[in-house]
Amino acid sequence: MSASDYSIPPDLARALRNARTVAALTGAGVSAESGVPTFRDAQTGLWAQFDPCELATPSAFARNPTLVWDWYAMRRALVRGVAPNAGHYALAALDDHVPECLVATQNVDGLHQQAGSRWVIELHGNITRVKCASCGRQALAWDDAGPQRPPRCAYCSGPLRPDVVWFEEMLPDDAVAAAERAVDTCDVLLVAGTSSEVYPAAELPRRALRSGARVVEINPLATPLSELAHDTLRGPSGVVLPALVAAAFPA
Ligand code: BJW
Ligand code: ZN
Repeated sequence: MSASDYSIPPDLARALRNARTVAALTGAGVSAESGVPTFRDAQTGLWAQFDPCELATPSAFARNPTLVWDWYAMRRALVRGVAPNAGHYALAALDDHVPECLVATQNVDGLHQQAGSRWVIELHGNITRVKCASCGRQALAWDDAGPQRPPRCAYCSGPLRPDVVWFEEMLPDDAVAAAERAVDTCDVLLVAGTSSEVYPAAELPRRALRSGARVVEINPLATPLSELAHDTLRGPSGVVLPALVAAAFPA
């Protein structure tokens, strides 16, 4: 289905058109149409035997740092080869129509920034950055596939790791504070491409509901948020988001 065939409820289009502040919370589904597998998709090939949820933990890295490093190196290479899709561009286009627009993303691929969104909060870090697991300093250069994996920190010789947030780790305070402020004050919250299962990000739409925002879910499948949201737009975000923006702001 193309965006022009997707039907948007007229009162939702009106609410978006009249919004002063729009926030979006995005997840892996928004990058699926760019070719980035969602987190809970079955792994393929070499990685089929591993559960992503079990690789994205400090204990997995402590147990088998080379395995976890290699998994992230493979995903970094994949992310380098992809481009934003129509869903990313539709969210970026909102910046030109809405006085205040923020994208809080759980994605680590940088595709919202590449699409041109001006205010992006990365809740779970960024896979293209690498930091030291011991001293926390960012690495400026490293070899993804060298003989020593993970490579060592130039300052303290600690093992390098991706600069992402693993299960049981705290999200960056400033990112959480900015996202909370946005959902507490927005008129409309778009929740796109997330299973709404991972906290504290999954709490953000609930906060928005308590503050009186109109909460819109965009996802081909039902999630725990579906029955709470004011609108559930079923379909891929690469179709639904452009349709929503076109309905609210016709050329
Ligand atoms: C499409 C589509 C298309 C497909 N268009 N849609 C409160 C209650 C219960 C548990 C907890 C809680 N607070 C904390 C926890 C523990 C834990 C947690 O939430 N666990 C749950 C699993 C129950 N949370 C944490 O540990 C967090 N830390 C924390 O809270 O610190 C305090 C603490 C300390 C010590 C102990 C306990 C707490 C940290 C969470 C970090 C998550 N990190 C990851 C990895 C990032 C790095 C990497 O990429 O490797 O983030 S895990 C993974 O899940 C990744 C994602 O960002 C995140 C969310 O996944 P997402 O984006 O929703 O993707 P999927 O795959 O789940 O869903 C895709 C969706 O897209 C589906 O719905 C599809 O239908 C849809 N879709 N195609 C639109 N074309
Ligand atoms: Zn170090």
